[in-house]
Amino acid sequence: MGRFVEADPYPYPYNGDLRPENTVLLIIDMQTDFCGKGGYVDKMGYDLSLTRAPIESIMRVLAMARAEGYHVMHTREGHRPDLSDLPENKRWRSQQIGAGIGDSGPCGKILVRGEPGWEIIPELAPIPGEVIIDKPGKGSFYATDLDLVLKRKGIQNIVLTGITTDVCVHTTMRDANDRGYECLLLSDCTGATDYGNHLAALKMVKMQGGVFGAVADSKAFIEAISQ
Ligand code: C5J
Repeated sequence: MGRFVEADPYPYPYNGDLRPENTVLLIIDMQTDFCGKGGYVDKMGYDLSLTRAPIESIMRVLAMARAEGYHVMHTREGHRPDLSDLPENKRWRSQQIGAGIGDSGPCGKILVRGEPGWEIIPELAPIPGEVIIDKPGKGSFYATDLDLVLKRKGIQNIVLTGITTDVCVHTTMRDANDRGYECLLLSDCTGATDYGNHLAALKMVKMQGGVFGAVADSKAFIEAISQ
C-alpha cells in the first residue's frame, strides 16, 4: 500500500515509505538576515515580500509535522564572529552589493552567528528537541554534521522548505539527492530573491523524471501526513 504525497513528476516518496520515523521536515535559513527588515537580503535591496512569502505555509506544515511526530530540523547560514570560516571571495562579493558579511547593519553584524539578524524568525523558532544545523555555506551538508545526524536517526526522506529556493534550498537538495536521500520540495514553502529564479528552480527539480526528487505543495503534504 504505502503512503504517498501527490507530487510532480511522481507520487512521493518513490517507494511509499513515508513515516514519521524516517522522514524529516527540513527548514532552511528562515533567518531575519534572509527575510527580515534590516537583514542581509534587505540590505542587498531585494524585495522582502518574496522571501517572506513562504512563512505562513511553513508554519502550517511545521504545526502538522510536529503534531504527527515527524522529525523537524532547522538550518542557519552564518559565520564565526572572528570570520575565520568566511571565504575571502564570499566576503568581497557581499561588499560589492552593499551588504558586507561581518559588517554592522541594523540587525547587528551581517550573517554572523549570535547576532540578531542571524536568528531564526520567531514564527518558526525551533522548539526543544529539534536539531539546528549551523552552516557556513549554501549547502546544509558542507562543513556540518547533518549527514551524520540523519543517518543516526535512520532518516531516508527529506522534505525541504525555507529560503532561498535557488541557492541554499537547491544546493541542499542536490547534495541530499546525490547522497541517496529521497527529496521533496514544497513549492509554497520556499521563495527566492527573484520570482523567475524561484519558478526555474522548481522546474529544474522536475526534469529527467525528477532529477533531484519531486515537488508538491504544502496542502498535498499535509493531506498525506494527516491521513
Ligand atoms: C543565500 C540562502 N541566498 N539561504 N542564502 O545567500 O539561500
